[in-house]
Amino acid sequence: FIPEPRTVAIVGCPFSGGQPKLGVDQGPIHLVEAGLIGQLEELGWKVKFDGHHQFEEINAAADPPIGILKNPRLVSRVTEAVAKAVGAHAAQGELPLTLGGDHSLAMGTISGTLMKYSDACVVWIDAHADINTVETTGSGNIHGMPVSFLLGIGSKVEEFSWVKPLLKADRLVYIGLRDIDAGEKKILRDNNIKAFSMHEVDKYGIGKVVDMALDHVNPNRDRPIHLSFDVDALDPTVAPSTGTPVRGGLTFREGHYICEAISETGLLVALDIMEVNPSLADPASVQQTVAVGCSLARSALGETLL
Ligand code: NNH
Ligand code: MN
Ligand code: MN
Ligand code: MN
Repeated sequence: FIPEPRTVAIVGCPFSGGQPKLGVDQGPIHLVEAGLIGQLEELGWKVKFDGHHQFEEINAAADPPIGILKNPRLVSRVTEAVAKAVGAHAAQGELPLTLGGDHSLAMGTISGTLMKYSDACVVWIDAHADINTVETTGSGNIHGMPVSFLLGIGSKVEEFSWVKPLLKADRLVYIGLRDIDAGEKKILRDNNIKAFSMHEVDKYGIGKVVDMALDHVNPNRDRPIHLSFDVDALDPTVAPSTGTPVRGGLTFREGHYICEAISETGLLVALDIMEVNPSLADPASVQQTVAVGCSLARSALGETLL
């Protein structure tokens, strides 16, 4: 039984420790200040928002690298707190909408979703695969690694022992990829992970790609869906204010189509909007990127064109 109106719980995560660029921690504040809460209420949702998480209890002052992983204790403790927050909202039948912040946060959000919905599948929209392991990461930036932790591949890092390998490779699908490290390509191949790069988007069109993606992870359309959307999946002309823009990305409509199609399934249980960085690019570009973040969330939560 799902009470009506349904409740979306905003989990604001002002966090940048999974990558080196300052400012991405301001993403959630800008998304909320742009009016996201009222926009979702307008769609008929009950919106729960008790302020951005400050992770006050988390103190990782002394946080030297582990191997080349940067800010490992901070990232681990913050994402563990996010897992608990998202898991608690999901357990109450609410739909957690996590606003990043960098994409390392998805280690927490997806862990939280899988605590409640063990059969959930993950649709990961990104220019990048974020599946580097301790062995393959060249940057040591943990936002490029959350998927490997969730799958339990690569050497284990004791600090991250709270992350349980609850995600199965066949419950994960990517759309939008175009900047994959060599080590990541091998991981995708070796683990038979389904990925639709921009090449497939060009070849088949976004409608067919989303159908094929859902056929893979959700053949009977009966599994809960966690949608993790990195705004750098969009073309930099559409979402310029993000830390690692890569040309040749999704158009405005392709990005929104993905969200609309997942909304239409009625199976969405959790949503992440990640990597909006309001300190990058000029004010008009920032405003545009923040507005796109809000409209992606609205589309995923039921806004239709007609
Ligand atoms: N693959 C690179 C890394 O591991 C870049 C990841 N950057 C992202 N991911 N923005 O979404 O550091
Ligand atoms: Mn909360
Ligand atoms: Mn990402
Ligand atoms: Mn990315």
